[in-house]
Amino acid sequence: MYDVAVIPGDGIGNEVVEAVEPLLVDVADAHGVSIETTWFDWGSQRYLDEGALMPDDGLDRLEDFDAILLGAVGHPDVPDHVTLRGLRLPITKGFQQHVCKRPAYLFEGVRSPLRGYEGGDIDFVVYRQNTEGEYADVGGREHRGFDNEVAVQASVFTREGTEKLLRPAFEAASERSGHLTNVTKSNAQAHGMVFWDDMVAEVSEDYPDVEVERLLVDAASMDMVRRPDEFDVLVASNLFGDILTDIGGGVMGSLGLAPSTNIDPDGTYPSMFEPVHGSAFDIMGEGIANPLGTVLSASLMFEHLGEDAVAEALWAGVAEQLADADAPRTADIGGSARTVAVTDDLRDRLV
Ligand code: GGG
Repeated sequence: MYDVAVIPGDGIGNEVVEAVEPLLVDVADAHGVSIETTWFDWGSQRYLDEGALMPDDGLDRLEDFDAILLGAVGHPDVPDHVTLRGLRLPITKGFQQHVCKRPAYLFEGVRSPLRGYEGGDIDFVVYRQNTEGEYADVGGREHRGFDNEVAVQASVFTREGTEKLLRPAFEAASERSGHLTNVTKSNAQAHGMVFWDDMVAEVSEDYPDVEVERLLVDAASMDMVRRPDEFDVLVASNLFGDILTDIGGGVMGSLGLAPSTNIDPDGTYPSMFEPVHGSAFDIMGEGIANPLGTVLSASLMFEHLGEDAVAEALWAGVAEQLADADAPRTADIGGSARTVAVTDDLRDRLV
């Protein structure tokens, strides 16, 4: 039996998680796997009501779970840096989730905005450093309102944090095509990112079967829309990985389909799984959000827990549904179905 903490968070995070959670429980059960979920109503509404997105002992309350399922964070009445630093970042950093693995896959039946790509043509995975880099909370702001007002935001790259991201990425590249793209901006960022390049070179010595391509992030962004089929495994810093994976969501047809994992590679703490998309307040409450990014994230959660049959069933169910022109689909991928119609259809296919 697995204990899963469920944090729907903000906006459409609530709608997709509420639709997907019962499906997961049923699909797992159909494969003889039992999961028990505990819900936490943490997020921006809690911040507006009580002054904090999560309680002071939030990490203690999550620590003994086997995994965490997160919806989304972000609220129009709360500054974005408050929401991100109040919930998602304390969890990723507090639980040493160095590895943010985000696959981008063009499913059969989904139209990429890029012409000429069919299902299966785009299939890459971005490994984003998830605990430091540009998201290190180092800096300050002084002399507010004066002419000499100043803001400093430092990036932090450590040997441990970088290596803990790179090794799983090299492992994945070794198991996949043997090709890894290292994305930096080390011509302009001569300290942290040159250190990152040096770490890539050092770790690559243990993976002689992996060919490393080096791209600057501007060129990588262009190539992701020009030749996305040529990428396989990419490694990038926290900020660059965040940006590149939104491009990934775009080229796979919708950010609403894109899954994400936040992994503690040492397995000391629970890992966290969430769709890449945010809280999308513009469509909140309409019941039309795409739940498939959350279903695919849950598939990756079961894979992480070692429950491959459940993981494969969920992934295959999504692939089958998307390939079926008569199946319900949400507006972001060309349909008009409601969130629950999509999860109900998946249940019919899988349970
Ligand atoms: N479900 C992911 C989510 O809510 N993302 C909101 C966001 O702003 N994330 C920033 C980041 O991933 O760095």
